[in-house]
Amino acid sequence: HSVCGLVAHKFQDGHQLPASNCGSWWRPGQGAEGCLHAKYLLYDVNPPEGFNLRRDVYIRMASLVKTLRKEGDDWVLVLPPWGRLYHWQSPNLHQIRIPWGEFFSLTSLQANVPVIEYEEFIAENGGPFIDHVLVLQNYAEGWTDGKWEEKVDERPCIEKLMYSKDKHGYYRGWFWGYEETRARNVTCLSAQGHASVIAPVLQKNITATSVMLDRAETLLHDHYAGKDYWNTRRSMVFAKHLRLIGDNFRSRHLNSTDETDHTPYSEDWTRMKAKPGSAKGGPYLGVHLRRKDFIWGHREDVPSLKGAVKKIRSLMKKHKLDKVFVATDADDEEMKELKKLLPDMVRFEPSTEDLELFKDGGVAIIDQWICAHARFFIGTSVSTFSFRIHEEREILGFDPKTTYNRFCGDTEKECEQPTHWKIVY
Ligand SMILES: Nc1nc2c(ncn2[C@@H]2O[C@H](COP(=O)(O)OP(=O)(O)O)[C@@H](O)[C@H]2O)c(=O)[nH]1
Ligand SMILES: [Mg+2]
Repeated sequence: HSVCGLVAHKFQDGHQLPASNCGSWWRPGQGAEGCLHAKYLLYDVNPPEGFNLRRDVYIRMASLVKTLRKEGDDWVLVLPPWGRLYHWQSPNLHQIRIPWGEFFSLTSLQANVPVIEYEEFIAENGGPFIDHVLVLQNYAEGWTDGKWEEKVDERPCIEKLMYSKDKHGYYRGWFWGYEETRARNVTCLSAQGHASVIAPVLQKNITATSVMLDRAETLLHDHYAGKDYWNTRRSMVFAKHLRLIGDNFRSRHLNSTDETDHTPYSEDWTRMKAKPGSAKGGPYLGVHLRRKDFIWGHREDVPSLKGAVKKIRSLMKKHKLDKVFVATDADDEEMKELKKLLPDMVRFEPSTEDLELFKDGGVAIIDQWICAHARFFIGTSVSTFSFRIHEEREILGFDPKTTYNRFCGDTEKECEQPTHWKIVY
């Protein structure tokens, strides 16, 4: 093991980890040795999953690390670099090995649970080696006797392994696009239950220093929408430069500022505790209109563009709003149609240079940030992109009536509206 933090890290949100930094969990008096963590938890998610489900899996892993640390070992969560996401299709953009600091405020994440970027792990670890990869899977036999129980067992791998041995006996795999990364051991683990169900396995059966959970989405939330869930969710503060771009856009195009909208924000999430209903929001309707793969199957809970625009117009009238901000992943053809149907809509359209800077993930965050500040919001059924906007508005203190709304399919009969998950402090 080498000493950590030899490299100073500068993140786009302006904050910097000094060369000697060991994070907020570093204990004074330990000298350089104190920089080393005893145990590293790495993870990855099923490749087809999108950005916003991955944000949800982070919450589950943060919860697991908290459980692991309760037993005394100094576990740290290694943030899986972003990249190769199916939806990030902007041409000519190099969108892999993106550190979390480009999208989120690292200091904010660290105020919740110890986290480090993958490249810091390599530095601390003395190389791109992971001791043990546990590929999570369900049970081949399903639920026995149709009864749900929490359990975890080492089992033969059910699916074909996404790792293969090189000529030196190391396992090679995707590893977020870090080709040099190797694993010393790969085994499969059948797991059924909440994230912390595997804590005993990691504490007792595995002696490795670095453990990676692949297919981490297999594990469920320890306590969905509980206090710990919300603490982690609140700590996922967007990177400052993205919030600034969103705020500038709000003020320039939507007549919206934190002062007039009663949406004061503190970078220090531990001090954010907006009174429910205190946020007024900017004088515009916020819309998240999910298209692409959501319409391909002609899902009955997703409207036609005509249907969506009809609903948008009626909401603008009802809430006396003359501006509408639209976030959407519609393709070119649909976008043309949408512009015809709703010529006065406001959209965030980054220049080529801005897109290069923020990447598709940053633009998605800016869209979410602007929707989160609208007087009234309507999203798309079962879209995690919309769900994350709900949460952001819950943190800002919006009345739930202005948040938990979704479009209905053109012929949908019972159009159940999204659940209100009340914030817990
Ligand atoms: N910029 C932007 N991107 C979007 C929007 N809607 C969807 N996307 C992209 O498509 C992806 C959707 O995948 P995901 O995050 O898994 O959300 P879900 O599939 O809607 O549950 C996002 O991560 C974005 O990359 C939008 O309104 N604006
Ligand atoms: Mg998705």
